[in-house]
Amino acid sequence: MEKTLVLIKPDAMKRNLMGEIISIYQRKGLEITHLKVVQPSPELVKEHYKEHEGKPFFNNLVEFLTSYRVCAFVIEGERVIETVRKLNGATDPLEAELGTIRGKYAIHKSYNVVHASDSVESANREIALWFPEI
Ligand code: 3AN
Repeated sequence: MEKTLVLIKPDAMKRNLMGEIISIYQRKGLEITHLKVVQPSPELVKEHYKEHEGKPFFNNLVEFLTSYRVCAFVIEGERVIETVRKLNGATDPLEAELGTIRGKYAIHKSYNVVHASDSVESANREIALWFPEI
């Protein structure tokens, strides 16, 4: 069964959107198997986003993700990587379809409410980082 890692980022957590966003995945019929709320360390976030290291937005991204709590969870099911990314919408909320999570709740590329793994390899790597205990 395919797995994906989802993060509800600090912008959404500060706006108390956690329940609303989780319910979107649940109402779609997706199954959350592990879930936690944590304020991540810079080391964890740098490792998570290591493909973006050196890009102009990298330091801001790390600062943003470590600035407050995030909700991390694992969703398991058939083709969940693609399904969750469709529900999330495009990285830039202004380009995201209005029915998607980013289309509904975000306006800025750097503060775009959610993250989800983009491949099986990323999912395995990210789940091991955020849930070393499983
Ligand atoms: P996604 O989260 O849709 O997979 P990525 O992996 O390209 O997008 O980017 C990771 C995160 O880095 C994004 N969620 C966003 O917060 C930030 N980001 C990506 N591109 C930019 C950019 N051009 N300007 C500012 N922030 C960006």
